[in-house]
Amino acid sequence: MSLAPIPLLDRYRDILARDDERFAVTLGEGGTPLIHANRLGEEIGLANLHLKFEGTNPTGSFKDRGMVLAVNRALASGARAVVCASTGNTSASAAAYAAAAGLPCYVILPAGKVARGKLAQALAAGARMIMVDGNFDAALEAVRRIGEDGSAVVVNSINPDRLEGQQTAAFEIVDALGRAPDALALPVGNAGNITAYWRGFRRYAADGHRLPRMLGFQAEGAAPIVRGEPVAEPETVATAIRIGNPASWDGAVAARDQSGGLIEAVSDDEILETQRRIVQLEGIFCEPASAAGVAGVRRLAREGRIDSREVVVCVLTGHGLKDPDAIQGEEGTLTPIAAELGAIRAAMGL
Ligand code: AN7
Repeated sequence: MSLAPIPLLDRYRDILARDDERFAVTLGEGGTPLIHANRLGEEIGLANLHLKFEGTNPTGSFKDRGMVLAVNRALASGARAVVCASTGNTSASAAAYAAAAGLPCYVILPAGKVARGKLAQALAAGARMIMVDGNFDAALEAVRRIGEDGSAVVVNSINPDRLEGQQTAAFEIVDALGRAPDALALPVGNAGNITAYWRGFRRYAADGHRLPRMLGFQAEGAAPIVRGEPVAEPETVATAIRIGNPASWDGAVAARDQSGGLIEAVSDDEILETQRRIVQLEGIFCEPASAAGVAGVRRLAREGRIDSREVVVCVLTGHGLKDPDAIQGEEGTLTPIAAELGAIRAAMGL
């Protein structure tokens, strides 16, 4: 008997694969934990709060679910290279899967606005890094053009294989709970993930499952869908979702409206405070953007807009280790003292 887990694309191949399609590349993506958050739920006032922790994917974010399909198909189609614009996680994922596929990878990034861990991942995997004086939206516009001449396959979520693969997170949640949740909350940046989840839940609904309300949350300084118009200069501490003109805008609005859900904004303070409460109460360290969904749910619960018994799943989209600079303010506790028992006991205050 083999103890190797079934690769994600094979587990859901009835839905995802074309006839006789073989997937050569896998890094063990998917199969992420759905954790019943008892302590956090108690603080927020929800008895059935669950966290889908996408930080356990091979490169530490949900991007791997779609990247594995996009890169496998790029490889099979004879691509010479892959290219993406990114706020960080897409580039880390593209770099890793391209490396495993033996394909060159080009990443176009907003200079000074990508978290350190994500930069390190793409650099380590040998991606060709192109930093631009501009934001993600400008970088994506350039990548669209590059894709048109066929010199490289675009692996941003404008590549439909990305969202196809990302649906698997919705499948896993329904498989784990035995039903769809009442509400699904997640951060919204380029709006691909909310679009993919909604598609995934609807696919499974064909098997008789109910559908969740989709609750999307943008950062206040980067909330084009909430405002109803693009934001020229998006700004937020949650650099992953620092996006002013989302590519999947229509998909996000459809998910919101068809599900009876909402897309609202949360402040940077709410994001950082919630990131801290998640790890202090549940031990799960996510990156700032990932906390936006929980921050939004926390506010909805406080305002009585979610019933305390509802089954709520919040997606924690990326790992906290990607963005160590987001944890500030505790540096004082890192000042060294003498390596002596007395001094250490005193410092412990026990
Ligand atoms: C941790 O990596 O857009 O709404 O270029 O990294 O599907 O864009 C990342 C987005 C949420 C938003 N959480 O998802 C990129 C990029 C994390 C993210 C989002 C991102 P979408």
